This record gives sequence, structure tokens and C-alpha cells, in this order.
Amino acid sequence: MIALVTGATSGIGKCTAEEFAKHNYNLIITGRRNDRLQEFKKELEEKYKVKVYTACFDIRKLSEVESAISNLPGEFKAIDVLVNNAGLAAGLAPIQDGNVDHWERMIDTNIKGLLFVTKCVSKLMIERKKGHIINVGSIAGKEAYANGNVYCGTKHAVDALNKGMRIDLLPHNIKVSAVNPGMVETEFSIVRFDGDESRAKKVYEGFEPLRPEDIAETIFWISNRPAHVNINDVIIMPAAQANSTTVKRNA
Ligand code: NDP
Ligand code: 8X3
Repeated sequence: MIALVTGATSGIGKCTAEEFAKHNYNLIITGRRNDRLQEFKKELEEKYKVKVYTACFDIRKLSEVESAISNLPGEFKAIDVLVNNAGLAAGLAPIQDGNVDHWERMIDTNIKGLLFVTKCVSKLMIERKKGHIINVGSIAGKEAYANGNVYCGTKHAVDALNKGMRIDLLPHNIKVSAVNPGMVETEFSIVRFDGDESRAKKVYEGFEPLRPEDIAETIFWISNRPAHVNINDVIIMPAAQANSTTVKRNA
């Protein structure tokens, strides 16, 4: 079995790749930071004795996505599971003060990047009449929160695309599912706040956030249901987080 995980250099994607490796899947790991990909490949191959192919590309660039997928070695073209995980938030500001570069980065990555990868990989799945696409959405794709405007918009788009893909790929025997997490402590907030680690740390202070492993286990569980079962959509939150903005923090 082969799983392709986008954004496997950090956080949820990295843990998801490891979860599949633990269960003996061969892996295609992707991201823009090649040093991390090479190091992770070595670690997975040594620890789990699986085959790992690295594909370093920017999901925002259609030509890079097309060439990465068409250049996959033959044995890695038989992708059973695609995890559309790569994504980011950039900034947190009221709409009128929004930074247009931030908006473009989020729209290009979270929506267009996910679409580019899906278009290329679904064609391979259609040829084999089997496959499973698991989209990483967010609680931000279910509700909007103050200053989250464009990030929430991109994740609402993922929610709609998840439903649309499921319909279009149904005749081809391809399952489509989504996982929508609440707050998970990864590099997400460091990226959102442009490298400001102390601001990022505050996001997760005073309560126990989800760990990337929690999401990885859920993704693997979704991928591993019996053939006649599909998990359409999962919302997974820290026990201390009721919705996007209601968090029970210690005083
Ligand atoms: P991280 O910042 O830890 O990981 C993000 C991953 O996405 C990295 O591997 C990064 O790799 C990759 N990525 C980002 N942009 C690109 C790009 N243009 N091309 C290729 N890869 C890219 O964050 P998380 O693990 O938290 O985020 C993973 C997903 O989970 C995202 O879609 C996020 O929106 C979603 N999510 C996160 C939540 C959280 O609270 N953390 C909650 C809900 C959803 P590289 O930089 O090497 O390219
Ligand atoms: C990330 C969840 O609420 O921190 O998708 O933006 S949130």
C-alpha cells in the first residue's frame, strides 16, 4: 500500500506519514524543505523498513505539481491514499487591514494547491479504479472567527471541495473524506505569526491542545475502514475547546 502525504516536513503531515509507515505503507512525502524530507525519509526507512520517495515541490505551482506526479517512479504511481494536508494560515487581521500577500499565500496554498495535487493524483487513482483522498480541513472551515476571515474562507472552500470531489469521484470507486481539527500545536502558529515563536506559544497556553499524533491516528483510522464504509467528515477538537473561540484556559 502507498500513501502520499503533502506537507510531511512538519506537524500533522509528518505524524501522518509516520502513522502510515508504522502500518507498513510505503510513502511519498512532500514539502518544500528538502533537507527535512531527506532526513525524514532516512528515519522512516530505518525505523519501519518501508520504502519512502521524496518529492520536493511547491503545491502552489501547477507545473511543479504536474512534473512531481508524472515523474513518480512506476511503483510509486499506484497511490492508495492521498492526504491533502499541506496548508497554512498567514496573519490574523480584520478584513479591512488584511495583507494581500497573506491572502494570496493562503488562497494559493490551501485551495489552489490542494486542487492541483488532487487533479494529478486522482487521475492515477481513476486508472486503477480505487483510492482514498483525505482532506485536512479545519474547524475554521465550519465556522468563521474574528480576524480569521480569509483563512476561514479557504477552509470553508476545502469543506465544499471535499463534498464536491466525493460526488465526482464516486463513479470511479474513490473515497473522499475530511478531518477538521481544532487547535493542534505544530508550527502552524509560528508560520501564521511570521516566525514570532513567543506569540505562537501563547495560542496554546493554559489548556491542552491537540497533538499532531491525534490527527494522524484519526486519518489512518479513516483510511482503514472496511471497503463498504466511508467516513465523510470528522471534527476533532481539544476537550478544552468547544468551538473556534471558546477555550477553557487555566487562570
Ligand atoms: P505546519 O506548519 O506544522 O505544517 C504545514 C506543512 O505544510 C509543512 O509540512 C509545509 O511544508 C507544508 N506546506 C505549506 N505550504 C506549502 C507549499 N506551498 N507547498 C508545499 N508544502 C507546503 O502546520 P500543521 O501541521 O498544523 O498544518 C497542516 C494542515 O492542518 C494545514 O492544512 C492546516 O491548515 C491544518 N490545520 C491545522 C490546525 C492547527 O491548529 N495546527 C488546525 C486545523 C487544521 P514546507 O514548509 O516544507 O513546504
Ligand atoms: C487551525 C485552527 O482555529 O487555530 O485551522 O485557526 S484555528
